[in-house]
Amino acid sequence: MTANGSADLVIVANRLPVDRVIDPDGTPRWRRSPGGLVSALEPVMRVHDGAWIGWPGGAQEEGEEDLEPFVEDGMQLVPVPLSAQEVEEFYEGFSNGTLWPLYHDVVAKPLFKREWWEAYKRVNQRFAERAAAVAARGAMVWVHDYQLQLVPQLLRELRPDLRIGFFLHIPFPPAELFSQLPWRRAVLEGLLGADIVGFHLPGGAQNFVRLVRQRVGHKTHRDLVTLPDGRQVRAAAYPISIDAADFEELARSPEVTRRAEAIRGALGHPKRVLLGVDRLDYTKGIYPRLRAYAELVADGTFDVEDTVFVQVATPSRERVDEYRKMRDEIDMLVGRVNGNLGRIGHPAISYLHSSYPREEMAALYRAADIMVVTPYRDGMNLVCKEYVACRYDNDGALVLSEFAGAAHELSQAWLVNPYDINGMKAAIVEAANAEPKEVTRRMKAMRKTVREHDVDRWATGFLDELDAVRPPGRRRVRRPAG
Ligand code: GDG
Repeated sequence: MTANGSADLVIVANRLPVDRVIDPDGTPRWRRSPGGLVSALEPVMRVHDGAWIGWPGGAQEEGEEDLEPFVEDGMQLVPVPLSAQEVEEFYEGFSNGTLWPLYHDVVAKPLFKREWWEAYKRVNQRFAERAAAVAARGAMVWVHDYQLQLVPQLLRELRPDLRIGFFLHIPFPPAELFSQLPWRRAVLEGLLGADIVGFHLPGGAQNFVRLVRQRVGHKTHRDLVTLPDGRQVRAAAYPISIDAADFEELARSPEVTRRAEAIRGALGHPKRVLLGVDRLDYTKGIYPRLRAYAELVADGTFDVEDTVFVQVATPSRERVDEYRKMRDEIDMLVGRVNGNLGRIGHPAISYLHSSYPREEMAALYRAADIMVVTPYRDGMNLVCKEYVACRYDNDGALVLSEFAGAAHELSQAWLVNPYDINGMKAAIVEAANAEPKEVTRRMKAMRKTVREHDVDRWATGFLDELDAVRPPGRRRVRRPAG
């Protein structure tokens, strides 16, 4: 079991890969949360008797006992509890009120609060202690994302025998922005506890290495940092992806095919469906996208009788002020646009503030003619890759922000600058009027990329390199067959 230090592979992430659900008869149980990361890591976890350490969600009441480690779906899960105050200060505060906006080009103003930083350090220490207790001698520990940047160093202090990897799922900002952070040096040193620090893009890795040189003063050469004790840390790009085959299979299923037709039917069989799917987040550029579209309806380029924009905005971080404000702004924009431009049975924008099962997402991807993904800044953006995976007959256009990490791989999309409303309008019109042959040419090329670089390749690529970090006397970890 996990608690006695026998796991050869340990994943440390903010959340456990399961959600607490209550059955109709009132019995609580765990349900695996959907997501590429879990399915990519599951086979490796099985082979290694792996453990996953994370917050189970919710707040632990004072005096409440800690949840014990448990096995679910063949994975050993180790819950790390957070108190209500820690949820506020560590999760909503430092993670989502300081780091998230700072790392996304300061699209919103980051707040620097000393008590949030104290909570961040405390919770990172707790995660590191759990990982130290669970990992076998010489194990690989893979720490994920911006909430846990101090864990690599804290863990190395407790367990110098481990091989530690870190992957950042969001952009790593340039020195000019990162340097605003009052605790910049501590965060860099935290990350330097890892043997490999992974980013989506080479630019993120370069920003990191440059900052380490400037702010910590370590020697660097290309992607390598050399610490005073001779240990080396590598910073490199590992662009994440999706389980493309799985998405395509889902998209081809008779249920999803029927549902996609039903969606178009419910929309009144329009000639053209545009689609946006995002977590409701200010980085995703939902507002300028809908504004650009509204202008195209207002000037008569598109007619609500035969064209509709479906925008799914999945509820997210609803207790953080900045998110509430943005939700109100988008609600108002959609209300105004539909009030001014819609007709009975034909809204300009069909706006859904809700989350859906994966099957419904696949049906939406199938039902769309043009997918519009316009983040101001996005580490990667998986939604556009999912859309591409679902377009198995090589049709469907993609309009994509050049500031999404995915734009580096999906260069055949209609690339746009989300700050340039006129440019975005022009790209949407071009995509809408493109010859089918042109749409197919672009989609084919993007499908090849998404098929060949899937999430399994991402996870295996990272873990193979971490496995190769082998100071003398450490044993090698087995890889799963096939
Ligand atoms: C972060 C980085 C990076 C959304 N609504 C529903 C739903 N989703 C799924 C999508 C997609 C995922 O959530 C969103 O992933 P993204 O990559 O688009 O964006 P973030 O959530 O911001 O993710 C990002 C990613 O980490 C991975 O490293 O790409 O840049 O910001 O898979 O399908 N899924 C279901 N119902 C919904 O309503 N089932």
